[in-house]
Amino acid sequence: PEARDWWRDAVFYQVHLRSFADSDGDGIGDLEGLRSRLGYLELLGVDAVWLTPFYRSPMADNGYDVTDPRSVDPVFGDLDAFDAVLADAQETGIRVIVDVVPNHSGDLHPWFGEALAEGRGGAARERYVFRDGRGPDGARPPNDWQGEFGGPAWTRVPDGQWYLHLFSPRQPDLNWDNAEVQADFELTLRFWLDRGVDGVRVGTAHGLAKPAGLPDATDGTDPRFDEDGVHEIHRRIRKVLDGYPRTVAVGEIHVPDGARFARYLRPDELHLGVDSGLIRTEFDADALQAAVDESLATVAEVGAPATWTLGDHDTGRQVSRHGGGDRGRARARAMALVELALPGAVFLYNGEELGLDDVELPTESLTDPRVRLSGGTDRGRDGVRVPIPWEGTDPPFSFSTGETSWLPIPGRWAALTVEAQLEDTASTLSLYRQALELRQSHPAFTGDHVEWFGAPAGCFALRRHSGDEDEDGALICALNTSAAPISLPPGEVLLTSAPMVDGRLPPDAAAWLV
Ligand code: TEU
Repeated sequence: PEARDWWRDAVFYQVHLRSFADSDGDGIGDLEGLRSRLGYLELLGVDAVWLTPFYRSPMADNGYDVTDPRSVDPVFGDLDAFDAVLADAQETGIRVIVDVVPNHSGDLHPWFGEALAEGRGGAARERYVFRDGRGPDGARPPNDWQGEFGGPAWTRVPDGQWYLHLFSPRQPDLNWDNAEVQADFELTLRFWLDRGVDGVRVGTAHGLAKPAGLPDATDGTDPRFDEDGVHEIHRRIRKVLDGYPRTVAVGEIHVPDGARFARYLRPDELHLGVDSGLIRTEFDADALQAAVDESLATVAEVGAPATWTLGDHDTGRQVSRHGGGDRGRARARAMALVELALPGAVFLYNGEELGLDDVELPTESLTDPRVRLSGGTDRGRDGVRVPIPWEGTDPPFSFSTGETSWLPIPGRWAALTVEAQLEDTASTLSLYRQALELRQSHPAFTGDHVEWFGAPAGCFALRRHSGDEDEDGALICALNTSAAPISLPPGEVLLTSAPMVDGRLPPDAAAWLV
């Protein structure tokens, strides 16, 4: 029989390429740097990597402002370097998916130049969303939409028209009703799939389609996202992927509720949708149990696997979100065991396995457009994008062959380098390695069912099993979010996120048992 689809329970590792490893000394991570460190990802034990955008771009939004989606920006290497990473990764048994950005182009994309040059009413403007403004002389934006990074979602061009950008003004939204936009995106998909990638991450998968007439956002509605028309686009994307066996499309989906989310994962749409439920939930057993149940119920509706994550390049790191310091790290480690115990796919983020925390950066280092567009009230996302500390005692910790890194690495990360953590069996890296190894090889990690059983207040115990009466294969994950140590249920302890104290699981810790 056909083997189970690899992506249904794969552990993906998000390589934030700029921040992973730099081979040429310019302080910016690149493809050759990644290639030289593939052995690390093999040692860690991940199944696949997701590469953040590496296409030609002025980097006004970290490469999500794409000038040419079928190219490699020279700062990251070239197409040969990409092919070499892909070949070596796949040779090692690591699959590769690339980040595609269908909602918008960058402002340096030749299409946008044509749209500006051609003027109002021309076909080049049809590829984007140009409109006349409201009020006398059209001096007010066409509607009241705000951009995700702050400020209006519209910018006026010299001839008086306005163009839509749900993100920064340097990221004009594409018009997905336009045949050329559709055809060009298909070309991009095929370009990377023909090179042999194992799939795509579809950014802003809930964007793309815009409602007819571009109505104002009245109370309680957000017409910018989750338009019904978007599903036809996902069906077209899926048709393309279906021509390439064993590939996967993973959506970044932000919608208000599970029912809306599930629609993106219908059998002819995206394979996976990254679920930010665990990121949004506080460190509390009841709340976490409810979040897990909700996620499982959501995907069960459409027969898709759940897809868990504790963070990405847009969200604060777990260690900091849980208060930082030893306690924050203990909680982050506990959450890793919770996430990796669950059925479904998992997305790990660049450096999460090292227990890295958010870095407070000097203002002059900040590159995120959110900083400027919020008028400085928002410090942006650079603090979660600080490069990996690899080796040695001083920044840049062998991240770069040069002296510096594009964002400064704090000296306090000397204790968190890959080198230091590989040698320490109690390190966060060692915990992740052991967890991934068990998840990969132990039969208890195959069941698709989750049930909960009695646990003291502030704790949960979940049982993952196959649904068969033969219960030998079950895994138990216990989590202690209370202030007191707890006794574990009977069983053989496979792994704990913190040392047991007098035979009991301490607060801020999780354990796996069979
Ligand atoms: O994110 C798009 C997205 O849907 C938002 O949740 C976004 O993360 C949030 O508004 C951040 O302020 C994708 C990328 O992940 C993100 O890094 C890009 O900035 C964004 O698209 C625009 O291209």
